[in-house]
Amino acid sequence: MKTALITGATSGIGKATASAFAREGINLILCGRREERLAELKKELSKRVAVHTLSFDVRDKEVVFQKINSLPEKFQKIDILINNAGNAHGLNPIQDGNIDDWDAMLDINVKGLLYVSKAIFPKMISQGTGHIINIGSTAGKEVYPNGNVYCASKYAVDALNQAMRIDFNKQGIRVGAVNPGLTQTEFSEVRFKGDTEKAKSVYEGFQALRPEDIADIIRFVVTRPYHVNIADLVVMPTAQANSTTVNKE
Ligand code: NDP
Ligand code: 8X3
Repeated sequence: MKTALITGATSGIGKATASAFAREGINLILCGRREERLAELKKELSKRVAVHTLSFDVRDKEVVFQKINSLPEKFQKIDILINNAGNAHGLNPIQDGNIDDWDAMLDINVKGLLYVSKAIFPKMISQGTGHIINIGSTAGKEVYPNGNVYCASKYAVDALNQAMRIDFNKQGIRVGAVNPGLTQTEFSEVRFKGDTEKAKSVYEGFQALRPEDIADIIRFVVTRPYHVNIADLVVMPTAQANSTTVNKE
């Protein structure tokens, strides 16, 4: 049986991926800051697979290494890493950008992804196998108005995805990215700092992707035969053509 570590498992895409993996019989290490949510998810998914939870902020590099390096014996072999934790903070012209928001996006979406990955690399290298899925975004393929630093953070994920694939080429470790378009999760609530009305309006007038749609694709990616590596996937709702073209009623 395989084991997957999923960051950002308490909500949205990460949570749906945890459920999809449990249905696939993949054991789980679920990460996020909200412990109550992790506990609830563990209770639910333990009916199907072995589940361990790790609560940490991906920005705190010492804690990231300490938690991942002290996993119980049964969870020490990690076959799949889903680098999913991340969010947008704010949506403003760059000249009006909030520096704390910039720090949050770069520290979580880029540096946090690197810390978690770096903690897991030695395990995969010594195993001689592993599969890393980086959750990028359409925002990492095309900059949109006011997206500036969020887009930059996701362009960085795109670069790191390519870099990991090159640098692990001789190690037998698969690396690929899934880049979603508009997906209805808590993403916009976080971006708009709890303004639920504004968040809801992002997904009004068209059928956005559901987190389960992306989870199903991630499940497909990780269940391909070993010689097949899905390197980079862009997935949008049918109503979306690019970051600025959305067919709304
Ligand atoms: P959600 O807000 O629903 O989920 C974000 C997850 O990230 C939560 O589980 C949250 O857990 C975790 N997280 C956030 N900050 C931290 C932190 N500092 N330390 C640890 N965990 C953290 O959003 P989504 O599910 O939509 O987002 C998941 C990924 O998908 C992100 O990388 C996002 O950029 C990407 N994405 C989303 C799209 C969308 O339209 N929704 C489209 C394209 C990409 P907790 O708060 O418990 O720590
Ligand atoms: C999330 C997609 O377009 O809301 O990465 O930035 S978007």
